[in-house]
Amino acid sequence: KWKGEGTTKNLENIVIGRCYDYIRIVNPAVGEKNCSQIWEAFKNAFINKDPCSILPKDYELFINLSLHTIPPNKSLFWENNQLLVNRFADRGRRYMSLGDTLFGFFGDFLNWCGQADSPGLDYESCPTTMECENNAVESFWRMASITYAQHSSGVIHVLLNGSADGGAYPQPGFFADYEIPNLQKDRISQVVVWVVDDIEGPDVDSCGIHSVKILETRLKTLGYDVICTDNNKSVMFLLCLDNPDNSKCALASSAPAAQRGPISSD
Ligand code: ENP
Repeated sequence: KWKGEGTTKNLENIVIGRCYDYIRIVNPAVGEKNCSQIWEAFKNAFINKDPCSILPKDYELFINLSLHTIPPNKSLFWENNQLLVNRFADRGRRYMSLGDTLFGFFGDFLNWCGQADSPGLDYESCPTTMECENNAVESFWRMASITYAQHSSGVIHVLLNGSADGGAYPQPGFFADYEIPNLQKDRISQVVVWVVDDIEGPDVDSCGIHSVKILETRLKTLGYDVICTDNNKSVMFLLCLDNPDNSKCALASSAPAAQRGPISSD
């Protein structure tokens, strides 16, 4: 009856398994967590309720049980480049995006909703945010975003897609609406904005123009030390892995050497 995809099959097994994977292997530094209790708190946020009346605060217990330290200088915010961010962050080894925290890892790539007057999950369909914004998944990510921003500290990074249709800094968007307002100004030393275009995509947005300028101005007005750079080299290397022959992927140091050809003896 809803327009969105239904609950991911085997949801309970997936999230409980993910939780143990996270605390035992991905990031044991979080310490002991009770994964079945975290699942119960997660489920109780939305089961037996009208699927359009789920609020971020319904996930409060879930968040309290799954919360852990986010190391300073490791936070990575993003918009419109989830798979790139997943690869770049490397499950928390390089950066810790929301999807690399226990609470974000729990829900990443999944879908879920319950139904009024029934303890069962709805595997057929779930409401989209267009149908109602107070749905189980949207409210989950709002709560997770707020928490993630509140616990981020040191130098924080934002990786934006300079080829995105609506601009690199979407408004409305999670970063604009739930993350920026919840950053703890006193604990943040700098905000580093990276705008990276898709290798074969258009150059829609860059530092200092369009939506990125709006973002830079907003952050500076809030009192943050902001720096913005286009096409960060490390991120470019990652993109170039799949597009080695693209002209944007010529390695600066080796290209001239290769063009010179073999060294002659005379
Ligand atoms: P999209 O629309 O590009 O990607 C949504 C996909 O990313 C979904 O598979 C979603 O899981 C997963 N995801 C991981 N983290 C988030 C998230 N944090 N979030 C919504 N979905 C997330 O992402 P958005 O909507 O632009 O969100 C990007 C935001 O995430 C940025 O603000 C970034 O800083 C933040 P699922 O369960 O829905 O399938 C917040 C909202 O971390």
